[in-house]
Amino acid sequence: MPMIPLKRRKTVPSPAGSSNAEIVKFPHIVIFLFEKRMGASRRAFLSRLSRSKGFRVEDTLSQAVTHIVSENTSGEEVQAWLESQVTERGDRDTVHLLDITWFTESMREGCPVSIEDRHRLRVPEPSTQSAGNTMDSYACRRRTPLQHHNMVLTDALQLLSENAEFCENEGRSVAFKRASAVLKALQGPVCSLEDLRGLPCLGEHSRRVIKEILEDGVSSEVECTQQSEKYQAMKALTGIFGVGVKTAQLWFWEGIRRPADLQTFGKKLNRAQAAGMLYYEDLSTPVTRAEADLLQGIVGEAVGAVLPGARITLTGGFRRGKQTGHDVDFLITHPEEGREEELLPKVIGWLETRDLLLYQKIHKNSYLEAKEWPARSASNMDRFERCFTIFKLMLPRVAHQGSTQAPRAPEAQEGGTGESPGWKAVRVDLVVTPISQYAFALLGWTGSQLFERELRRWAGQEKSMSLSSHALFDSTRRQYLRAASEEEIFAHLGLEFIPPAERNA
Ligand code: 8GT
Ligand code: MN
Repeated sequence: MPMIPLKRRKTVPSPAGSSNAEIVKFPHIVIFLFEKRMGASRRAFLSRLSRSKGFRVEDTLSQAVTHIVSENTSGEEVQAWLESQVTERGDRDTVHLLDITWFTESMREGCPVSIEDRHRLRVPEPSTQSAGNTMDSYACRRRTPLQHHNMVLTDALQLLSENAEFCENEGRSVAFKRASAVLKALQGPVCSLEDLRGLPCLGEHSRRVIKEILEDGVSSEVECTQQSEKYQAMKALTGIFGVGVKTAQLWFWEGIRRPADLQTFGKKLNRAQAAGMLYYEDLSTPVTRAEADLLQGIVGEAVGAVLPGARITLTGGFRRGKQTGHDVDFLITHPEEGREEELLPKVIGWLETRDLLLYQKIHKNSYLEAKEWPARSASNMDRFERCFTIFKLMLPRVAHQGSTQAPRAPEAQEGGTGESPGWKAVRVDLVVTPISQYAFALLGWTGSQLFERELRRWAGQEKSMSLSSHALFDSTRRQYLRAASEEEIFAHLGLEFIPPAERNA
């Protein structure tokens, strides 16, 4: 189907020579060679050389670029050119401007060498710099509490981020998330544009939105977006369990605007989506901490019954101290390596026998690993198992009556039989990890999503390491680094430990 949106077609430029036929060994690093003064033929030669060594080199300055390398060019010149190129990027702080020495040393080593000051191009301090604000541009080097002072601004930026996601513009979506995370980490409310001086990750676009809100109380762009047919439809459609942005977009183009339209249009749904429709109301009601605790009791009992000694841990947003969530995430492990194998089907069986599951699907974990891991990925990787479930959570009568937000009558979901009032459908993710990977899984699954992203960016760009929810690989020493706790992983990464409650970026 010729349905690829224009924007995406543009981002597949691939002129001859940029093919990624070679294996990318260092996926976190994306090099762009600055052609001016280097010359086209030398640039082409260096591109081929580095690709043959497993580096990723882009021919155009895409959103993915992390390292800009130049030869015989001043930092000022590269900076000026960069500014003329990337007004929308909003994350200039996240690109390294480097001299050719970093490149040649990396080629010699066969892996990206750590960036030292002598490798960096000297760039003039931006005029907006102020002594008052010092904030690290990596969210994983900051403390971000749940409660902060700029909710109105961050809600606005997050809405724009979400909308960019709906348009499959990941770069822009991340830029807005980074901007929002910076405001979350501030000690007090932003009252004027002056307060933003010197802060990283605030692009022109984010500053414009903030300015508008400070002056008028609202941003017209945010209001427009929120009211737009596309945003509202995408929000409602992606709100269905089992429906991602791609599917929702296809449906939108076909004229579908809300979940109820699916039946009118005679859409065939897969099993997950069908369950998503059946329990739509419940699943779009936030899960409370009390419900998460109830589920912890149930999952704990199931796990203990099928494998004594196995442990479960509540992760995700609840571990960061959130009082509500869209789902509940549990990690399951056993202190003896290998005992966790085959555990998941048994746990699911135990739960199903007791009629506690409305939906379940077991997956081999494939989260980003396939794409992000170096080619030499270890074979123990695919032992990671995961199950998406929808629990039928029986609500205790007291909690039920006392709650201000009573669960919707289940008749609506069960074809009007009304036989079993007082339960709620809740999304639960069960993840089984061998104990040797437990610390990585815990760190990875605790989030927030941006915090994780920034950890991986830090690992890749600053340490030449590759971090996932399974392991940490040191590209320079060509070895996996072990860790038995989150603290040890932060230490390997040369980062100060940030406790879960302060990872709410
Ligand atoms: P919530 O309150 O809306 O549930 O928010 P959350 O708990 O922070 O987010 P989540 O979507 O439930 O995911 C929890 C964390 O797990 C995220 O930070 C995400 O980066 C991380 N994560 C992994 N692996 C996977 C995966 O395979 N899928 C998803 N969705 N998240 C994963 O480490
Ligand atoms: Mn969650």
